[in-house]
Amino acid sequence: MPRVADALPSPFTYEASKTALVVIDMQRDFIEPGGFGAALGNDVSLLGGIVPDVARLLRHARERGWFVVHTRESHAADLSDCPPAKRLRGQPSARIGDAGPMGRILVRGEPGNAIVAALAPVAGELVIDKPGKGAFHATRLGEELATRGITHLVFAGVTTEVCVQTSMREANDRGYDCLVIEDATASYIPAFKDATLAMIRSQGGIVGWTASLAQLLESEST
Ligand code: C5J
Repeated sequence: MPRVADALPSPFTYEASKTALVVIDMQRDFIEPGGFGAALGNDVSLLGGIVPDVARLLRHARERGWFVVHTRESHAADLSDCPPAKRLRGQPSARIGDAGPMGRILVRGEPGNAIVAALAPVAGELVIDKPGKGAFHATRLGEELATRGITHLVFAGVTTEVCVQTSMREANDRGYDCLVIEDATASYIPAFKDATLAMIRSQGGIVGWTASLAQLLESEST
């Protein structure tokens, strides 16, 4: 049965059997005090603050039988999937692959690369390790969604202006209808989050739709 969420710039219509929740990069290193993000001087409480809402959204998706995808920004231990142009940018003292406070920075299998415990994937959910900012670049996500007949993607996670927005733009170009849940995404720089949400829904929804978690839940309350 189609559902209609009150969203911007217009109502968002979707069906559970064709909808996936995509939770972007809710990794310990970005979110927890004492991780890589905090070591760079970021206020990680801005990101940690959305964990309860993402958990509520995850619970909802699981109850409704949506396909659930989690991503992690991560690289192979030998960094063979990390272009020098990516590695050499940023803080010289904390580059991808260097030892960080929770293990090697953005390297698969390191403690800081894990998804926070409150949002841990469960059996049957897809975990995508992505070497880029976008969830489709150099991953099997597109094939996994196509196999399941998914046409609509609901996005959550961090950071709004980097990996969430990049993934949503990639999805939009591939023909998915995309909705980002405003209170289930965050940035270390709140003005960037606000600007990204405004960009996404501008010009008639040039990249997709935005809605609050309450608006999404309301669309399924009957
Ligand atoms: C993400 C980043 N996940 N900001 N990464 O947004 O580098």
